[in-house]
Amino acid sequence: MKLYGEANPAPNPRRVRIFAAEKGLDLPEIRIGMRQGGHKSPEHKARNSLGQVPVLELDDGQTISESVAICRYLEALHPAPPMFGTCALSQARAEMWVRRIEFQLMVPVGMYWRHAHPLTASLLVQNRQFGESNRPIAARAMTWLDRELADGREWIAGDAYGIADIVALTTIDFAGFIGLEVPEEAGRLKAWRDRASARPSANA
Ligand SMILES: N[C@@H](CCC(=O)N[C@@H](CS)C(=O)NCC(=O)O)C(=O)O
Repeated sequence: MKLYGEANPAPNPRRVRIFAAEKGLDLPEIRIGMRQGGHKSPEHKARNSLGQVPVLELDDGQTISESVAICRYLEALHPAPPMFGTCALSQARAEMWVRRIEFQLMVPVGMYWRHAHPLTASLLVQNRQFGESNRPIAARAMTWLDRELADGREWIAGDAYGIADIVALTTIDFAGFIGLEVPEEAGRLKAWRDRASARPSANA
C-alpha cells in the first residue's frame, strides 16, 4: 500500500499523513510533483481521473481517491484508536463536522486559492473579484466554528480527537498559508488549533 501525495502546504495529502501518524501507521508516500504537473500526467490520471492527490494505491493496484475516503479505509483496517467515532451518535457527529468543514470552510478557502491567489494565476482564468469575495465568507465560517466551540468541548466533533479535527486543521493551516488567517477575536478556535498543532501528528 502506498500514498501518492504532495508536500505541505497541500492540505488533502496532509490529512492522510496526520491520520496515519495518529494510528501509528507507516505509509510510504510518493510526492507527485504538482509544480511540475505530475498530478495531471496520464499515469496519475489513470489512478485518479480528476488528476488530484491524495490517492491510495493498494498492493493489488486498486486505488482510492478522496482524503476522507482513504482515512475511512485505513480506519476499517486499523480501528484503534477510533477516529470516526465509536457509537451511532459520535459517528454521525464526525460525519456532520467533516461535511460542515468541507462545505462551509474548505469551499471558500479553495475558491479564494483558485481565483485570487497569485500562485494559481497561471493555472486558470481567474475571476479576482469572485476570489476576493470568498475572503469574508471564510472568515465568517471560522467565526462560526469559534462560536460552536463555546460549549467547552475539546475537539471539533466532541470530546475525542478525530477526523473532523484533521480536516479542520489542514484546512485552517492552508488558509493561513494563502493569507486567510483565523480572525483575531476567534480565541476558542485559536486555542483548539494550538491543541491540535501540539499533537506530534501535526508535523506530518
Ligand atoms: N476532495 C479531495 C480534494 C483533493 C484535492 O483538491 N487535492 C489537491 C491537492 S491538496 C489537488 O490535487 N489539486 C489539483 C487539482 O484539483 O487539479 C480530497 O479530499 O482528497
